[in-house]
Amino acid sequence: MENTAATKKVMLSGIQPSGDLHLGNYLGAVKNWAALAEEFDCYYFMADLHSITVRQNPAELRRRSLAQLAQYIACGLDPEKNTLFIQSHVHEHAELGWILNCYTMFGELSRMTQFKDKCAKNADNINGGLFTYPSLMAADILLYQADYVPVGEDQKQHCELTRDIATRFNNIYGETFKVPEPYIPKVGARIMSLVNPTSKMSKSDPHGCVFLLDSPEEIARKFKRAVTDSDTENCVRYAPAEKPGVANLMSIYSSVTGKSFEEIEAEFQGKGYGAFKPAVGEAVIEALRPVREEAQRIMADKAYLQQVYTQGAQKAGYVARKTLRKVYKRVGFVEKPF
Ligand code: ATP
Ligand code: LTN
Repeated sequence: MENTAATKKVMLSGIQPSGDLHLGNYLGAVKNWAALAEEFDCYYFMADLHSITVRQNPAELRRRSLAQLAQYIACGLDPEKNTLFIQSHVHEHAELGWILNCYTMFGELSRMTQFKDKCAKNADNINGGLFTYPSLMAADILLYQADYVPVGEDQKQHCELTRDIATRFNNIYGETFKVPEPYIPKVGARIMSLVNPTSKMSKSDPHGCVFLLDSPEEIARKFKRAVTDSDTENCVRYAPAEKPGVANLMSIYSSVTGKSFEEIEAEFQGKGYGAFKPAVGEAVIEALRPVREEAQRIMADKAYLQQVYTQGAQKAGYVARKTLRKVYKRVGFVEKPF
């Protein structure tokens, strides 16, 4: 049978525009998504509704949402083959989010580790949205009857809860939602911070983070300063437990050049970290150059961006409306006459 949109399995993911995209997001997520478009019906969105669970500067949020869309496209997500949209443009997310709140238990939400982490980091703003974030995430996924959700390790707990919510709803009202599965890509390393290689590269740690829009000079500087290990060996060897800094740089180098760890060890044999760190920087600069240049070109073309997110919201809205209509009927709301 031909693999058309109607028969393809649905893939969906989102990233919060609460910071600029970094090398971890690229190598661990967005770059891999581009290859899925032929096999799956793919939806990717800027999770702006989620991002305001932490206080955002409005102008910055607007800028980052559009910049993120430009970077999605520059990373290879073709808007003709993927549905790219801004979450708040499809109001069904907020509506289904509310409904699902009523099918999500206080105890379940209390157990979410991201909630506990974020409470610790934002002690002065522990708001209701932070707590009910997972039911909105469940709505994001279930609206599109997604089969797979490509996410990192940290989001697996939210995906599990989404499955529980979908199953609970289906058990009460009959088959309504597809029960999705997390999709952990075969390729895609977990990239660690350049200054603290035992914690993951994260936008909340800008010093250890290489942003996709960083200038080549900035990237070179960050790699020169990258923490290697305080062993006296000064030898490029893959030993993550002993030498996490070097192992991280090797993973990055391997991801951007396609070289294996053995090849990298051979290439830098007898050369030490002084030669290795700038070489990784150069490889990253070259890998990101086309992404940055293309993203900057797209960001300057506001009309094109608007066309992409309008078309995306229309396509997403069509699917979302269908699911929401079914849900409203199931829970017993009177049908809207207009
Ligand atoms: P935060 O700082 O708020 O935790 P983040 O920078 O870690 O954010 P997310 O928005 O949580 O980024 O992640 C978006 C996507 O990028 C997810 O699919 C996640 O698995 C992936 N990702 C994030 N950081 C890394 C990393 N260091 N290595 C590999 N993949 C990553
Ligand atoms: N919670 C995710 C972002 C996110 C998401 C989603 C991911 C919001 N809704 C739906 C996959 C599917 C995060 O913080 N990375």
